[in-house]
Amino acid sequence: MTPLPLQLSPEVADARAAGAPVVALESTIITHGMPWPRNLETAHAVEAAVRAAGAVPATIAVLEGVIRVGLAAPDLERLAKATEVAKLSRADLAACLARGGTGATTVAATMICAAQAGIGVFATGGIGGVHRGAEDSFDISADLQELAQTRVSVVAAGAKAILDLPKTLEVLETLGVPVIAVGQDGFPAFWSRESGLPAPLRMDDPAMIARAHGLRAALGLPGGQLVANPIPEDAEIPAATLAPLIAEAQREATARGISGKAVTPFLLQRLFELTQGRTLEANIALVLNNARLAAAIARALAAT
Ligand code: PSU
Ligand code: MN
Repeated sequence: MTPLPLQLSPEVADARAAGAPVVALESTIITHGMPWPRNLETAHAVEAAVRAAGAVPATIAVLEGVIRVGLAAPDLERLAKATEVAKLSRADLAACLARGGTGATTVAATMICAAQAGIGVFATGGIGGVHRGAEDSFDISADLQELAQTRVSVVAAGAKAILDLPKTLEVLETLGVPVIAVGQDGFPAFWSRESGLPAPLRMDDPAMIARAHGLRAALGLPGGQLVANPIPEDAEIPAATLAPLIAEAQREATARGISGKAVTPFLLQRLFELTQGRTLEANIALVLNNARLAAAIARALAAT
C-alpha cells in the first residue's frame, strides 16, 4: 500500500504516545473563514485555550504534500497570510498529497486526518451543512457525510447559520449522526444561541459525551458525533438581528452565481461586512468556547 505522508509534531507525537489528551483543529477557518490578521491571532488563541484546559492542540493542514498534525508558529503564519491556498475536503485530499501541494483542511478533511493520527475529538466554529436553495443547487457540505463515516467527535456551535438548519438536521438524522446539544435543549445557530429548533440529544457532561463516543465504537458504528455547543451569552448576536442580513448575503451569492467551495467563504465575508465585523467577534468567541469543551472531552477520552 502507498504509505501515507503523515507527520505529527514532536509535541503531538509525545502526547499520542503517552495517551494524553489531544484536540484536533482545522485550518480552513484560518485561510477561508477569517480575515488577516485576526485569523492568525485566533489560531494562536484557540491553541492556548486548548492548552489552558489541559490538552495538546493539533492544528491540521497539508504542507508540500504532507499531512501535518500540529503546526509550528511559522507554518501557521504562512497559512494565515496565504491568499491562494486550496480548501481541501474528502474529494481532493489525496490529489493534493499526490501533487505535493499545500492546502487547508475543512471539517471533513480534518476529521480524516485526525482519525489517521488517532485523535478522537476536534474543535471548530460551525460545520458545513445543507445550503439554502439546496433543492436547486444540490449544495450540501461533505462535512455531513464525513460525520457519518469517520469516528471523530466534532465540537461546533451547531452548523453555520447561513445554512438551511432544518434541512441540515434532517440530513444528519438520515445519516445516523448523533447531534448533541450542550447545556440547553435547543440546537444552537452559530452566532446565536438558539435556532428555534430542538436538538435531537442533550448532554451537559463532557465525560458522558466521551462515553457515548466510545460506545459508538463498541457498537461497531462508523462515524462521529456533532457536539453542538452554544456561543457564550455575552458574545451572541440575536438570530432576529442576523436573519435579514443572512437573506441579503444569500441573495447576492445567488445573483453573482457563486457556487461550490466559494459559497461559504463568500457568505461569511459578506456577513462580516454587513455587521461591521460583529460576526467575526462572535465567531472568535464561539471557537474559543468550543476549544475548551473539546479539551474537556479529550481529557475524559484519555482517562478511559
Ligand atoms: N467554522 C467556522 N468557519 C469556517 C469553517 C468552519 O467558524 O470557515 C469552515 C470549515 O472548514 C467547514 C467549511 O468545513 O467552513 C464548510 O465549507 P463548505 O460549506 O464549502 O463545505
Ligand atoms: Mn458546498
